[in-house]
Amino acid sequence: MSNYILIIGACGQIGTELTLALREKHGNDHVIASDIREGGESLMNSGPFEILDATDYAAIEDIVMHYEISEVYLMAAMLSATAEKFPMRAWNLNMNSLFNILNLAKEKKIEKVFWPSSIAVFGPNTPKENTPQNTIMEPSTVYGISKQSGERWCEYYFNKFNVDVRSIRYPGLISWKTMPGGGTTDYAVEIYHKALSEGSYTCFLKEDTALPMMFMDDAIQATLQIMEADIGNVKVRSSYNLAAMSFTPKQMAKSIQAHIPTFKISYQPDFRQVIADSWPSSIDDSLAKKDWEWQSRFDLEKTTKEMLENLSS
Ligand code: AKB
Repeated sequence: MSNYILIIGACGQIGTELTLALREKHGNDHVIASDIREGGESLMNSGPFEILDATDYAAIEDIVMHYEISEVYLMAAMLSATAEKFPMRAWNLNMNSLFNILNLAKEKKIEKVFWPSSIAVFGPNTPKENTPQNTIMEPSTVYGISKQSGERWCEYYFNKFNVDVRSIRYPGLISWKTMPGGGTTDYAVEIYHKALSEGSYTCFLKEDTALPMMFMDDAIQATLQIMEADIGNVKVRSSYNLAAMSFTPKQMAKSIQAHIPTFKISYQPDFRQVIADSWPSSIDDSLAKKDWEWQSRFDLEKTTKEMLENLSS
């Protein structure tokens, strides 16, 4: 088999940075970016790009055959806040795209799959603090239900058909290179942009809503690490808990005020508060640490410094 990589959903928040990181590692021509729409310049100009609908099995198969793809990263998904508005569209995209890739792997047309899960797999009855890998999971959002179902299908395809599918439950992700879209944790990126452009931010979550978060460099590092791990070390075949930091909007505002003392925050909780209230406050990721030596590098202070420095330069 060749070592060509396909990223589906390459223009999104994670997809963009993941594509650039994989191109740096494997060479630009070995990493095929694809999405339903074109993306930013750095992505479009650095290597091959294909317009691709993640729900179209035949179109994906064509690209897989054409480029002799061996590894697929399926990053296309509808996130939590948008999925509440369009439940059927979210289910269709989030589930059918996954089946397309799992079935290609089952038919031995590709060798390895990465599929992202989320802290959204947990629900209001899950223990909130230091949420364990295995615990009550009763997601109460459309997005969470699709991710929880996806996890079960990944494990099933691994057990039944030997499909090498690997997955991480991402927390909220913070990046200065790309904006998130349609998530409940998006405030943690918007706040930096507004702090710099307007000196104030109105947060759609309450001041004391603690959520698990991660700087994008850590998320990309974890993704590369789990995909490079020896097959025998990837023992969880649903999805791994992953953690770096947990904080509230109030704590985040304080960390920004350490750099911009005049920054002001106000709170106007909306429908996303209910989603956030159903998710854990912090995550126990000891299995990822044990199985493939995961270790985060960015805490809130370091993240704030990186975000403000890069967004203002
Ligand atoms: C969202 O807020 O929907 C995502 C997630 C936590 O998966 N960022």
